[in-house]
Amino acid sequence: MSSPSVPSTVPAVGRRLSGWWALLGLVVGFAGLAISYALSLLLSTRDSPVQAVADLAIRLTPGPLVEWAVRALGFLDKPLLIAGILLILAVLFALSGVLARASVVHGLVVYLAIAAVGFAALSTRSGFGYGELLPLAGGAVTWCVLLPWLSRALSGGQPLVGGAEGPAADVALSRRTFLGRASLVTAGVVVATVAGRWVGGARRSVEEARRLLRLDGVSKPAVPDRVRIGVDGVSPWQTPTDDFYLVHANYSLPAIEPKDWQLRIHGMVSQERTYTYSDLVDRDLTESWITLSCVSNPVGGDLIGNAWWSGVRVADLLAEAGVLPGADAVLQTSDTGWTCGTPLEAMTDDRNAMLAVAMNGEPLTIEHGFPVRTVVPGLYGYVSACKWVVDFEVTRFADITAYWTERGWSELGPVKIASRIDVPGDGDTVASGEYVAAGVAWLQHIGISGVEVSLDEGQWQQAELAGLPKLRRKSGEAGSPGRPNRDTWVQWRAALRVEPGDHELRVRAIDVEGNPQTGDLAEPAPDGATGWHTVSFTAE
Ligand SMILES: Nc1nc2c(c(=O)[nH]1)N[C@H]1C(S)=C(S)[C@@H](COP(=O)(O)O)O[C@H]1N2
Ligand SMILES: [Mo]
Repeated sequence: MSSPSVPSTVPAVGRRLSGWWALLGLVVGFAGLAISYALSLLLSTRDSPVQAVADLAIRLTPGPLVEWAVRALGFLDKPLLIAGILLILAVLFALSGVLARASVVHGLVVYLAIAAVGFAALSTRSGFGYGELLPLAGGAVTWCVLLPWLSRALSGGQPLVGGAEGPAADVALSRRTFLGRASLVTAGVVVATVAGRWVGGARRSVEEARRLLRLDGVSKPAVPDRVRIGVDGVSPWQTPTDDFYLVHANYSLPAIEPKDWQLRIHGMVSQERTYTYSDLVDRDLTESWITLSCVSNPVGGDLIGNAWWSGVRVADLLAEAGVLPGADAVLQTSDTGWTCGTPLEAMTDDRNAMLAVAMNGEPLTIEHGFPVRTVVPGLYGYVSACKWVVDFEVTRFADITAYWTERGWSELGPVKIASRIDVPGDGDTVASGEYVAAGVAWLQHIGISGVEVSLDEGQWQQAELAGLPKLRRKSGEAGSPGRPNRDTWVQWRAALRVEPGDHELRVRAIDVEGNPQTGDLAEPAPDGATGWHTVSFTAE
């Protein structure tokens, strides 16, 4: 497979041949880049690997140098940086092609070293998810496949140089084979790039449609003062949309323009209904603070967020369709094909189960379900919070399965009572003496009545709770009058005396009947984790 090295007696031929091998390296290299670029567009990852490397370069460049560049060029333009990176890559690709002439393995080493830089760039970014590695992996696989394949063509399984007639004819033949294969690769690359851009373009037009939306019924309230406990380091009561956790069982995000969106309500109803996006937003919108959490959240984990949601009450739409007796579930289906089964009761009782069109006063982001997703207070997301929702089938639990129940998770997913210590962080060092710990606690739609902490397995001590938002209630809207809105998490704080040394702090919430949260440890599967969050810290 590999060819003998060039005899020094034929330097001219050797140089000419090197040109062919450099070309081979370039074709292989750019094919891999194009595949990774197309994949990143198809999968809607944040950036292609090359863009991530540009980010890394910016991060690694000392601040003063960046400032200098900005001043000298008038801008620090990413396209310019990317052009520079592509140039360096081109040189490396050509080099690896030349190396591949002696041995394909030598060439591959260079490609894999480049992939390693891409990996470093991607994996060190904040908010990194493994899905972002797929484009890089696609590019690396492309290199690993194409380099041997094209090398075999160019070396033709024959010695590459020689004055004799035979080998020279072979060289011509192998070049033809090589050019044939290289053209094929180039054509494939063009197709992949066009497909990627086409999908990427669909996403861009959805972003544009989203940006132009004006939703009259959507408000953007300030965070009420009373809900803040006033300790630095505690998670913000309102989670900014960009920091709101993301969970979805698909890598590529659907691109749905509002004008193309529809929700079909069918099944056990007296009249099948279809709603368009404008049907929804032209109605009176309901709005409330709702904390959404994930069943996969481990004890002390951060798969939970609190936002201001605006949407249409599901109960109203189901009433219009007329639910038939005997139904107990709504099978929700997303545009991605993901499904969840939600208790009909939670969709129709006085809680604000809604088809949300906005989050924190802005149209939903694509990641969080644009244009429409469901939010049901009190239930874990996996049984209720369908993003990109397009279909409601009113049905019976006995007749359905859904995405996660098919994978062993429970059919019903009411949120479990839980609490978390945000301050101190695990492993923190704090000043000894008076110390104020703080965190959050939740049991959506039921509420908690207290939080307690215990230092070094000592007596449980009551923490102080922040207030809850006041309910603004229109007639006929959620909740019985006078009852506080318990659909959100609650911040707490506890003043402690800490002696110098190592400590352990644990927390538990108390439910509305006065029962403390259990200390029994349970894994998230199949219906939510239990146990007390415990952090270790040192006082000095
Ligand atoms: N279409 C779709 N909707 C989905 C999911 C999904 O995988 N696909 N995951 C669910 C889960 S498990 C949770 S916890 C919430 C998370 O919503 P978020 O990503 O907006 O925080 O969405 C739910 N809705
Ligand atoms: Mo979840």
